Amino acid sequence: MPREIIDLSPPQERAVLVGAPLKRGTGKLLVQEHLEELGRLADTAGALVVGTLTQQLERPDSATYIGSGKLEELKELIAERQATVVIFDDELTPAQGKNLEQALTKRVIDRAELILDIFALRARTAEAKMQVELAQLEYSLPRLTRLWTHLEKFRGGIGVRGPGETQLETDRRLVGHRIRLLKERLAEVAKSREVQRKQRRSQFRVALVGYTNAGKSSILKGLSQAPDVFVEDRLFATLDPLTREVSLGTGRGTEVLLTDTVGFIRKLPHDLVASFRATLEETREADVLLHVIDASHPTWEEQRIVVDEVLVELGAHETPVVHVFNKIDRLDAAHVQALRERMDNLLPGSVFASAVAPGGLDTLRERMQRERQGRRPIVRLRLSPTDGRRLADVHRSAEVVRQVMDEETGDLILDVRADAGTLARFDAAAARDA
Ligand SMILES: Nc1nc2c(ncn2[C@@H]2O[C@H](COP(=O)(O)OP(=O)(O)OP(=O)(O)O)[C@@H](O)[C@H]2O)c(=O)[nH]1
Ligand SMILES: [Mg+2]
Repeated sequence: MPREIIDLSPPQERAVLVGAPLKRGTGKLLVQEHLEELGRLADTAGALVVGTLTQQLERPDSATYIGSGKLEELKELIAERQATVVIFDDELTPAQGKNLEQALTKRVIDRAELILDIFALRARTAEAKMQVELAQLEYSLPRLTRLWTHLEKFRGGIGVRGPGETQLETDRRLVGHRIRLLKERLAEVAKSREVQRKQRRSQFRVALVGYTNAGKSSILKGLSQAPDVFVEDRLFATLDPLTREVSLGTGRGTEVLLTDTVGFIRKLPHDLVASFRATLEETREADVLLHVIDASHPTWEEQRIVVDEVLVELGAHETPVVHVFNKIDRLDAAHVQALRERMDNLLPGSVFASAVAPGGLDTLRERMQRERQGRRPIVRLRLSPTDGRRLADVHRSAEVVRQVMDEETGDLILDVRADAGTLARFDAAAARDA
């Protein structure tokens, strides 16, 4: 007799997507593209997209975001497609979210919540998990009236509820307490990360940044040949930074440290950017950023602007940037040529690459080598051989290319590469001694 198979997996959510940009904004030009991206986000979160609805708004309705006519249309669509969840591309106020849920009798989430959900799903390390939880709590704090049932598990115990407090106030207090705890723990992790970064200071450091799915991890994988780099055709495949040594040529002294980071996206919730600040510290301290752009994506220009904005938010906009147009294997030769010519004016010095085509990363490798030579030129230091402390400092914070003894004076002559800050420190020390 065949055994009965019981499917224990939860039923898949059926999502209706709503895109309702403002008429006077630029969003209305790309409604379809934005909805398509929202669909990919929904898919990444495990939902099945069963319908979409769009409207152009003069201004959002303060109670329900979309107008009452559209709301009726949405109700019908939900019934017809048997949707279980409604996802708005635009940010909803706590009141709008609550009113919509009441009117539709379905769960309603906005883009920010969906992104937070995906991050929660994909977080692997303890640090990423804490960062996501922190962002979720910060996001939910002003929305607690809606979420309170979810917090049931935090409650209970003598002394938790203060005299005369309402439930909501208690919840706020508990959430506030948890937020403080997470921040403390994350600060500790950030400290050890900083120690690690300081140790790497002597090496030339490059960080990959860019829109999600642009091919950052593929480039790290291609350049480092590291087998443990995770690449996937999904949004937010990478959450934790990963650093690998990459050799740009043959022989010693051609290694750089290349760091892969979490991808950015349109309307990335500020709470997430804030809580991922520590892991993204690499982007501020790198010698050069490689801003990876998916040249085959129809909206790469908008994506580039989004990435620039997040870099500003992170305070990393002063780090030198090289734009890398990736996935050119997907474009025909004429298209690539036209793009090159346009970029000569717009973003001179851009690199064109393919992480998957043979030899597709050669130009990038050469470019990184040139950046390294240009930004960390070799300088000559002269030290007394008895100055052990200074010698140790040089070896710790600079890359020593050559070390010989001056026969006449007995001094040590060191040819080193170091970042500008370290060189300035050496200079100051030499001036003090003179
Ligand atoms: N054809 C082509 N596909 C590429 C290229 N680079 C990356 N891909 C594909 O694009 C998808 C995303 O690549 P990833 O390297 O994971 O992108 P990512 O920027 O790290 O993405 P996140 O970690 O999600 O931010 C994968 O399916 C890759 O195989 C390329 O140069 N050409
Ligand atoms: Mg990645």
